[in-house]
Amino acid sequence: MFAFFNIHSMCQIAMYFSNDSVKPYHQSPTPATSNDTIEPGRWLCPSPEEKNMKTSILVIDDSRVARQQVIDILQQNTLFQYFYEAGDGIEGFKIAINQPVDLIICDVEMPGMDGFKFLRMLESREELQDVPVIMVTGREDTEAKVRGLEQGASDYVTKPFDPAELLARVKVQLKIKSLQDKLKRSNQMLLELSITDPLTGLHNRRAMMESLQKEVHRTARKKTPLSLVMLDIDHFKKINDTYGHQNGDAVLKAIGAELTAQLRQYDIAARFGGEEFVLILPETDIKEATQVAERLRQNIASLRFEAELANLEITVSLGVASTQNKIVKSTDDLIREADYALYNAKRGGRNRVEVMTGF
Ligand code: GH3
Ligand code: MG
Ligand code: MG
Ligand code: MG
Repeated sequence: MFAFFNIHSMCQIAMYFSNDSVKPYHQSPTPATSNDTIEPGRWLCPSPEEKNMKTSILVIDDSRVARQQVIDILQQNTLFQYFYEAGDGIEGFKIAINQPVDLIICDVEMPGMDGFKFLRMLESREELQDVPVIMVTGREDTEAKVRGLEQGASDYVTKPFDPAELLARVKVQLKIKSLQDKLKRSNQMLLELSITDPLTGLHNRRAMMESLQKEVHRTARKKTPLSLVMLDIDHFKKINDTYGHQNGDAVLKAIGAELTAQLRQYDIAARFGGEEFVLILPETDIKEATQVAERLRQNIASLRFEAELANLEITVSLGVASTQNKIVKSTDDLIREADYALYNAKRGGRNRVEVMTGF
C-alpha cells in the first residue's frame, strides 16, 4: 500500500514541506504568570483557536511544592503558554484527554494512581501515545528510571531539580515532539497526494479501486446493492483541438466539480483516466443509480462556460452497473459491465445513459 517513513528518514521530507526552519515551540510575548496556575486540575481557559497554537505542559505531582518548583523553572522561559497541574495520575489523565498537551512531567511516587500506572493509561489512548512524558524520580532511584523508560517515558529528571538540566531535557522533548508533528503532517500530505487526482481533486484511479474493493465487500456483508456509474465526455478530443489543452483541462475540472456536487455522504467520485470518471454509489440499487446518472447527464449538458468557451456545450455518455445483478461477482465484473453499458451509450448516439444488460 502506501509507504510511510520513520522519523529519521522523514526529517528531510518534513523540512522540505515546512517553509521555515524547525522551531520546536511557540513563544508568546505574554507568558502565563505564576498567578495563572493555581489549583490542581484547574487552568486558564484558552479558546479553541488559542489551544491549537499555544504550547502547554501538564505537571503531575502529589507535592504542590514540587509542582510549583517545576512551573517556576519553566516560567523563567517562554516555552509554555499554558500550565496544567494535577495531584495524581487519574487527575492528570483526565486533563490529558481533555486538553491538548505538548509535554507531561510526571512524578513516579504518588498516592492513588502512580506514575507507572499513568504511563500505562496514556499508552491505552492512541491520541496520547505521542505526548512525551518526563518522569520525576529520586536521584538514586535507578530502578524507577529504567522502569519508566521501559514503560514509554521519554526521559526522566531527578529531584531536587537542577533548573538548567530540567530546561534542557524539556527543550529536547519539545523539539522531538515538533519534528514528530511535522512528520505526521507530511505523511498525511503524502497520503492525500497519493490518492488524489491533481487536476480535479477527485480520487485517482488507484484510490478508487481500493475504495471499490472495500465497498463491494462491505455491501456484500450488509446484503445491500452497490452501483457504479462510468462517465465519458463526448467528443472531448474535439474540445481540445478547438479550444486548446488548457481549456480542455478547465472542462475536466468543471465535470469534476459537478460530480462532487452530486455526491451523497458515502458516494465516491474518481477520475478513472483521461476524460473518464467513475461514481461509486454504495447501498444504491440500479434504479436509483440510473436516476443519479441521468441527473448528472442533464446537469452537465446545461453547464455553461465563460469567455472563449462561451459557445461550448458539453455532453457525456454514462454506463450504469450494479452488484444487484448476480452475474457481477467482483469489482472487475462491475467495472466491465459499466464500461460495456457506456460503450452502448456511445454507440447509441452519445449524450445518454445506458444500463448493464440483465435489468
Ligand atoms: P468519444 O465521444 O468517443 O469519447 O470521443 P472522445 O474524443 O472524447 O474520445 P477520445 O478517446 O478519442 O479522446 C479523448 C481525449 O481526451 C484525447 C486526450 O488527448 C484527451 N485527454 C486525456 N487526458 C486529458 C487531460 O488531462 N487534459 C486534456 N485537456 N485532455 C485530455
Ligand atoms: Mg510523589
Ligand atoms: Mg474515453
Ligand atoms: Mg470521450
